Amino acid sequence: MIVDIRQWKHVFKLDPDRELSDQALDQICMSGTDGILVGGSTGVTFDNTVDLLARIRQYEVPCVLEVSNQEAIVPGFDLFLIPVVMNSSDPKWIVGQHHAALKEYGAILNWDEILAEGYIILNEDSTAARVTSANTHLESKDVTAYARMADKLFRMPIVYIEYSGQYGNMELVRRTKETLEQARLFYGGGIDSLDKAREAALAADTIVVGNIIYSDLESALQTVNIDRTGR
Ligand code: 1GP
Repeated sequence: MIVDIRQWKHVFKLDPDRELSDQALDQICMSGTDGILVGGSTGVTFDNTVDLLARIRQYEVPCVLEVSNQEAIVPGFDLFLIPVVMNSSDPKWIVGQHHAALKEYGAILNWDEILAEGYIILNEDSTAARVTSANTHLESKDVTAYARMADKLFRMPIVYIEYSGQYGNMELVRRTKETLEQARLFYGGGIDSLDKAREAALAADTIVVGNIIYSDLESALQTVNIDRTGR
């Protein structure tokens, strides 16, 4: 399946390390979302990723893997997103893991299926920030500089503002989107209602809804009902 992320306004992010009933998965996959992103910060393995892929593949919804570690690279997804944590203080999360993976698989990869994501992690209490040693104390100008670096210097197709577990500063998200020329701005973090989904969808190009799926499925399903016009 050819997946065009430029068409994405809304995606659900499913964590292979968390339980989700078949009924809940059915509702998520049939919700009308533009895609399912599979990924997580901890506990993601080859086995739990294969399991989740097989379950999602019963549906037509595009299914994309956000690769978080080399062991969990599972073939068969529509697309593979590779996070590069722009504000990590540990090179492992910027080029280190990528280098190790390319040493192993570099010659056999299908580059048409692989996209880089320039992550900017802003919630200091999130697992993602802790795991990647992200420097989250950033001013607006710092965020803009990272976004431009990803968009213009490295030509990454996605800039991802990540507040995982916390609803972020939408003014900052909106301003960041305005600085981008070719990259798409993904926003994720704390979207737990249709109101927040609408606000975030106005500020970003694509919104990512994660945690609320596991605590309040009905509210998660509501977030799909955003306005789908515009870029
Ligand atoms: C997490 O950006 C996603 O990687 C979504 O965030 O889990 O807070 O919805 P939430």
